[in-house]
Amino acid sequence: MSERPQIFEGTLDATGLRFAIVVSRFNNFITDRLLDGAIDTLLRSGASVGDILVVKVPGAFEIPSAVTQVLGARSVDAVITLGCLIKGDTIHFDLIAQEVTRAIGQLALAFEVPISFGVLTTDTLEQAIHRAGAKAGNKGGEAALAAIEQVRLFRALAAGAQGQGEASDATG
Ligand code: INI
Repeated sequence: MSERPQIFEGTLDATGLRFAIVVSRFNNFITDRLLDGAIDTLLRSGASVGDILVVKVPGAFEIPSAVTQVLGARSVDAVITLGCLIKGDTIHFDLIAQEVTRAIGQLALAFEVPISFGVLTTDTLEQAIHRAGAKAGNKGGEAALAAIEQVRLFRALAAGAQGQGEASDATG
């Protein structure tokens, strides 16, 4: 018997998809690199530059409220959040990091539009540099890939639920 389970997995094809990138300016020498990584990944995956909206906010704390505004005002297929929190000597970092992570997670559950998480939370500047295109890849690009895949997965699941039978979203 060669029966197999039905497998749903999104493709990495961004053709025709519209994205919003909400990026904070605090530690902008890092977040600019995350933004470059995200845009580069979207374009390499088939997105058009005219379908990418970039929204800049002062700090990571402002990201969740801006995501809510964007989703209320614009028609986008996915939102990519980018920011950089670097641990200091105070508990400010911990409070903001926890709140931002929790709030973005809640938004991802509340909205049907995929929201990916590219907010760095690091102990040191060096770690942030490594995650913004040096030794540990570019987390902005990774967040862009996750957003694309989730859009395609959600579409495949919706098509499957309607009995259209395809387990992957090849049609857009
Ligand atoms: N915002 C960041 O994005 N990263 C940080 O490391 C940071 N630290 O450490 O303070 C930070 N603070 C600003 C915060 O996000 C808000 O913009 C500010 O509190 C105004 O609401």
